[in-house]
Amino acid sequence: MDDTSRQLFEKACGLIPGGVNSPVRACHNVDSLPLFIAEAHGCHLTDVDGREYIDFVLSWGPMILGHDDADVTAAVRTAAGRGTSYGAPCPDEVALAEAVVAAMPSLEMVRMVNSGTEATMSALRLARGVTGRNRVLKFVGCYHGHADPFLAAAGSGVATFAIPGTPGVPEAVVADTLLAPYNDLEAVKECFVRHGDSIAAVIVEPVAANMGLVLPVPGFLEGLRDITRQYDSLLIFDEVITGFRVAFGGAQARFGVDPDLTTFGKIIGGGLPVGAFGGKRRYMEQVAPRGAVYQAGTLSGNPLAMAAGLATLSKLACQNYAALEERTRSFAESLRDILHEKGVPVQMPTLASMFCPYFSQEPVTDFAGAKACDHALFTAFYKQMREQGIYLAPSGYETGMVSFVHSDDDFCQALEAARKVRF
Ligand code: KE4
Repeated sequence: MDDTSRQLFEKACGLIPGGVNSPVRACHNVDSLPLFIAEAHGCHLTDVDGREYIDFVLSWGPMILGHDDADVTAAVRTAAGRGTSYGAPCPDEVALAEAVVAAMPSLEMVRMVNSGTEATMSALRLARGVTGRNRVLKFVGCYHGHADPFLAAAGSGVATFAIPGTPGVPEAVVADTLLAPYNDLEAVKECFVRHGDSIAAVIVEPVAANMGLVLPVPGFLEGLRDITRQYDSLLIFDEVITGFRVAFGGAQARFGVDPDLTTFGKIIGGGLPVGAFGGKRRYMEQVAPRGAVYQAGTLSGNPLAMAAGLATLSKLACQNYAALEERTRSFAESLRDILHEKGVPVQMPTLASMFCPYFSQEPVTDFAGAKACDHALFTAFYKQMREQGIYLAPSGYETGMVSFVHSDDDFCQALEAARKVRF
């Protein structure tokens, strides 16, 4: 790592916990120090020491059009010239709401917030408010932001009541959080047989992208839809990552499953702080001030963020997702073959513009499988790729992302770097 990043990090550590404003950026999982980024254009980052990288993190998802997209940047510049926050409705809030509702098959209404965490926190409160129930079922290894009810660790047993996943989360708060293994529909059914009449909602990443990349096995999502309907619980799709990435209509369009509520983040803000939750009108109309379930935010619907989101979705609406999926698959399979040739065990699941190198003999179908991977090999891979200018997510539990502006040359450079990795 070069000097300026190191100097900035040392100063940051005296001012900001861990020197970063979000833990995963500290690169602890890969025994590295964070790079401080000076600017980004297309799929390229330039760090404060002037080194360039090909970016496969894309700000953890938002930058599917690439950094500094001309249309998005122009929209933000224009919005900025009209003031940065009104604390009152603005036309682009209506336009972005209309665009999100039009794109997502299940949505009839949507409420803008400022992060994915706010979106999932609010969606759970709404589900609890409309059902009068308290319990929520989530899946081990799925991440829904850092609201207390979701920071739950698995207790003992297969389908379990949770225990606090971090200090500061009271046991009482996660006492209503049930946990089951991802892709384990039998465990979910067992939960519902025992607690179904008290479960407000099931929340799921329809494609799990916070334990690497775990795809739903056939019938899993459909089974969640059936059982939640059977017990009058709500099904919440957390599409903070998958929304507008696995398809323009998200996972709900790709898999043809109709959730009651959906949460969004990342892409819908085009890189500015936006989250949203939406769903069926009968539920969303119970959100204040139309209904009684309180939810609020000073900067919700911020005009610059709305302009960035609107410019992003408007452009995505005419992008070729199938072509991006094919380019991503081709790249990921070539990367897998290169690693195989080095004699290391690797699985390389891909979906749409996401890929994940698991250093494992076995396919990964849940968090236990993700944990069992060789994370030391991942660290060695990460470090050597970064030394060669390839910027991967600094954790074996994250997902690689490809944008519409990654070129054949970018892919070739990444594959050439992988060929030089030594394990
Ligand atoms: P934010 O509050 O970070 O905007 O969104 C929380 C969230 C909710 N749901 C899903 C499926 C998510 O993936 C996230 C956040 N994703 C992580 C990375 N996988 C954000 C990176 C970080 O925490 O710095």
